[in-house]
Amino acid sequence: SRRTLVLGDGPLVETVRAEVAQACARYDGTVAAPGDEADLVLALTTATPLPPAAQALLDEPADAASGAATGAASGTASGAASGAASGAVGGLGDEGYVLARLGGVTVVLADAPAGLLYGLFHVVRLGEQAFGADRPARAHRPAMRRRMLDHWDNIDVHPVMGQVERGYSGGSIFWRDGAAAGDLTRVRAYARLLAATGVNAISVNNVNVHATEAHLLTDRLGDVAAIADAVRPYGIRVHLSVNFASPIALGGLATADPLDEDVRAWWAATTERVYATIPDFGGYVVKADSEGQPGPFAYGRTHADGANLLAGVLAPYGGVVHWRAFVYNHRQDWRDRSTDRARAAFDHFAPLDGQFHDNAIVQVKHGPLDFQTREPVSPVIAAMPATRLAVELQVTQEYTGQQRHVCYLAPMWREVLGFRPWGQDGPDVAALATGGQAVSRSLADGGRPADGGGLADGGGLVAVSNVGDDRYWTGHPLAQANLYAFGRLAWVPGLDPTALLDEWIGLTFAAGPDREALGRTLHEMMDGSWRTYERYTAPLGVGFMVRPGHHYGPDVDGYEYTPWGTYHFADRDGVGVDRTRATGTGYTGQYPQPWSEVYESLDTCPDELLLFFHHVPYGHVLQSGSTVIQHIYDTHFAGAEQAAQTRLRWEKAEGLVDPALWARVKERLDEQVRSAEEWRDQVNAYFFRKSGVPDAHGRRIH
Ligand code: BDP
Repeated sequence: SRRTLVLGDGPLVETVRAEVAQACARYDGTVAAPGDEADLVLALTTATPLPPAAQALLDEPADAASGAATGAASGTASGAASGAASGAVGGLGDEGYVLARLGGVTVVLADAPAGLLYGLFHVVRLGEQAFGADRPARAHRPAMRRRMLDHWDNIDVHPVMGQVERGYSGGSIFWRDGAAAGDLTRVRAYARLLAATGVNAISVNNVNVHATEAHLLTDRLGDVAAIADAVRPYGIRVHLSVNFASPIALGGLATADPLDEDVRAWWAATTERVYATIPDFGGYVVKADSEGQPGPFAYGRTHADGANLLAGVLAPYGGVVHWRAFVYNHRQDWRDRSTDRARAAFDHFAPLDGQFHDNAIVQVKHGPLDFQTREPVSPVIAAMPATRLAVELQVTQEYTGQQRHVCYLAPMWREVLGFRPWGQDGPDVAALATGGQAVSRSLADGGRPADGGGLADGGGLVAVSNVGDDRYWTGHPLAQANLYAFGRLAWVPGLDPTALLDEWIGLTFAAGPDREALGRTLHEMMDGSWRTYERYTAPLGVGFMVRPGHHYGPDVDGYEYTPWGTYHFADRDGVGVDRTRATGTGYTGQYPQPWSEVYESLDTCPDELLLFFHHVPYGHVLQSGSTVIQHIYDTHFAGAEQAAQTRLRWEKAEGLVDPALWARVKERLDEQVRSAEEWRDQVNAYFFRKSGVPDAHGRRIH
C-alpha cells in the first residue's frame, strides 16, 4: 500500500487532497501526515517544512522541460523555448511541475496549486511505473497556455440542430429542459476528466447564440456562475459565447455598432457585472458575420473593430475574447467559379494583422473550409504575425463519422500541428499557437526568446467538444480517445498519436485478465481509422460529398448546386477545384513559399490534397502511379473492406470487455459497415457514370 503526503494550501490543493484520499480508499493506500514516511510526496514549493526528498529537489536543478517534448524532438520553437527557460524548480509557472523519484520517494513539486493537480494526474498516468527505479527530475509545463473546449450546447432544444449542435452524445451536460441542469455532479466529473487530460478552459454555449442563450450574459448569468463553481476546483475557467447584437437584443439600444459610445458603455457595464459574479471568468467567444450571426459588417466596421470593442471591456479583468475567423459568404452563387470559400478567412483577416488588441485572440479553424476529413492547413495561421492566433479543431466528429464510425483523429491533428508554413526550417503550427509568430519566426532565424524564457503568448488550442449526457460521454465509447488526445496534444503538441492511443487504451481499459488482448484489438481498430474513413468517403481532399444539413452519409452532389461554396466540379472529363494562381481562384497564393509553389504545381501537390487544389482529368496519374479514377475505386473498395475488418476484430473481442460496452460499440460498427458500403457504392457509381471508365480489376460497380 502506498503512503501519500500532500503539502500546501489553497482550493486546488484541497482537490489534490480529496483525489488522493479517494485513491487511497480504493487502492488500499494511506494518506500520510507531515513527518510520516511517504512513497509519494505532492508539495507546493512554498510548503514548509518540506520532506528531505522534496527539499533535495529544490536544491538541485531539474532537466530541461519536457512540456514541449514536441519541440525537443522536432526542433520547434516551443521546444527551444522551454529548453531556454531553465528547467530548475522555480519558473514553473501557474501550471508546471517537477516530477522525480529520489531515494525511494516519488516527488511532485509545483510553484502553484494547479501544477500539483497536473502532477498528480501525471503520476496516475504512470501508474506503478511512478514508483519504479529512480527518475531524474524533469520539469513539465504546458506548451499552450490556454487549452480550451467549446461546447456547442443550447439551453433549449433547437428545432433543427437539437440541444447540442453537432452533438452525437445525447443532450447537454450543462443544460436541461430549458434551464441549467440542477444537479452538477456530471459537470464536476467532466471537470475532473478534463483536468486529467490537461484542458483548462471551456465555453459553455453554442457559437450560434440563439435568443434564450443570449441571456446567459445577463439575467441567466447565475447559471454560468454555478458551472464555474463546479469546474473551478479542477483549474478550469469558464468562457461564454455571446451574440454581437446583444446591446440591441438585451440592452434595448438601437445599434450594436462597435464604435458607438453607448454600445461600448453597455458592454463595459455588462462585463463589470459578469466579473462581479464570476471573478475568474475567462472571456467571450464570438462568431460574427458568419452563417447568419450578426457582426460589425452591418455598421461598415471591420472585425478588428468588433473584436477590440470586447477586448477593451475585458482587459481590466484579464479576460480575453476569442474572435472566430470562420467568416465567409454562405449565400454565394454556385455559377460563379471565381468566388472561393477557401479564400474567405484569409481575405477578411490577413489585412487586419496588427490591429487586434493583445487580449483579442483570432480563432482559426485548422483548415480553410470546414473541418473536412482532409484539408490543407489554413493559410491564415501563417499570415498574421502581429496577432495572437488560436487554432481550432473539431473533436466532435461532424464530418468524420458522427461518433457512429470509429475515427481516431489525433493523427490528423498531429499533421496539422506539425505543418511548417515556411518549410522545413521554419516553425510549425504548434509553435505558432504556443509562442506567437513573432517569436517563432525569430527563433527560426536562429534567434532566442528575448529574455531567455519569456515567450510571447500565442492563442493556444481550442476544439469543439464531443461530450454529452450519454452514459459513455461520447456516444461511441471509442470517441473518448479523441477527447483525451486533444487535451494531451494541447499540453505536449509533439506527442506521437499512436503512443497516445496506447496510453488512452491502457488507462481506460486498465483492469482485467484480458487486458493485453483487448488492448491489441483496440489498437488495431483505432490506429489507422482516420485513414480508413478517408478512403471510403470523398476522395483526394475534394470534401463535402455529405448530405446537406445533418452532414451524415454520402450525397455526391448534395452541395454541388447550393449557395454554401463547397463544390467538387465533377463532370464527364474530370473533377476537383482549380485553386491555382495560373488558372484558378488564386488560393495557392495565400501560402508562403515553399507551399505556395508545392500546391500550385500538379507535379508536387500531395496526392491526398490533389482535388482540393486542382481540377484534373480522370486519367491524371497520381504520384502513387495510379490514375485518379482508379485511385477512387481502389480506396473505396479498400476502405469499406477495412471497416468490415474492424467489426470482425471487435466481434472476436466479445467477452473481453463489459457486455454493455461491447454491445454499444458493436451496434455502432454495424452502422459503420453499412454506411461505408453506402459511401463506396455511391461514390464509385457516381464517378463510373461520369467518366465511363471501368475498374481495372473488373470489380462490380453498382
Ligand atoms: C460548421 C457546422 C455548424 C457550425 C459551424 C461553425 O456545420 O453547425 O455552426 O461549423 O463552426 O461546420 O460555426
